[in-house]
Amino acid sequence: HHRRTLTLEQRAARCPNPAGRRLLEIISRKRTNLCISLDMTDSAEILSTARLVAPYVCLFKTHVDIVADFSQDFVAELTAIAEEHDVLIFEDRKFADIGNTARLQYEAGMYRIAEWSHFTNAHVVSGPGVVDGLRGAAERLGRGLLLLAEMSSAGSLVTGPVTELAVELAAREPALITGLIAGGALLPDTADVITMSPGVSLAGEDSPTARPAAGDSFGQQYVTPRRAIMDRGTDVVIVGRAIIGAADPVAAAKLHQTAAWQAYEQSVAH
Ligand code: S5P
Repeated sequence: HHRRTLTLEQRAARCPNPAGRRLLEIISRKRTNLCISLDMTDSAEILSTARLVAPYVCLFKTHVDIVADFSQDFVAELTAIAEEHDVLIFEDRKFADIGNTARLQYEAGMYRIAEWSHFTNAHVVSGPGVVDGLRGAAERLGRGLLLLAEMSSAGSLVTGPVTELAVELAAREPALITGLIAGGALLPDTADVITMSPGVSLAGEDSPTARPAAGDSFGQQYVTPRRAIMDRGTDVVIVGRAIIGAADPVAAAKLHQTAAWQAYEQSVAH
């Protein structure tokens, strides 16, 4: 099992990034390290699901470029739900271009992501300049950047030197790069870097009870919250279809919250 030396509450107190600190405080207060991935194309559907699952999650993850009827009113409503329920927002934009283009994509266009999203993420395949492109708005607005250090999909090339660069940049500057997207912790918890893992479901490939739904037909691969958190040391699990695609999303959110929080508590105790 992965060993934690600090609780998430202790890490909140020392977190050098304002969004990261708020997230760790929310996680400790609400006792949930579950991020819901709201991968739906209709804004009303996203908002109603967000309202239903908000009590059980610390983070709403969005893909605003799949929303058919996107508007700034949608953003305002999602923000209001988030504020009411003590949830932060993470636009999963996966910036991947040269720094200047990423800067424009982050700040401008019809989405204006920097204005409303507490976190966003970036690939480092184009080199460290992408971080410098996002830096200005992120620092001005107190946002957190997450770098993709590993991916959950089969055959991913986010490995080797790409992983190493993401880890190195986060370790060097946790005040800006507050986290990594990865299958598990790649730095000790004293590095002040939050790890978030997608590809998580209670019906993951290592599930002892559920009939394992190890993936989808597009290469996604799932593990259980227990494996991601206890065995691999991640901090936050990102769950989409196992909740939003369930017959009862609220029940599924509660089950994932409980499993993820128990796995975290056990990894602190051991
Ligand atoms: O490696 C990754 C990184 C991300 S951010 N694998 C992923 O699946 N994601 C995202 O997590 C993906 O874009 C999707 O929004 C979510 C997983 O959704 P699920 O329905 O498979 O749980």
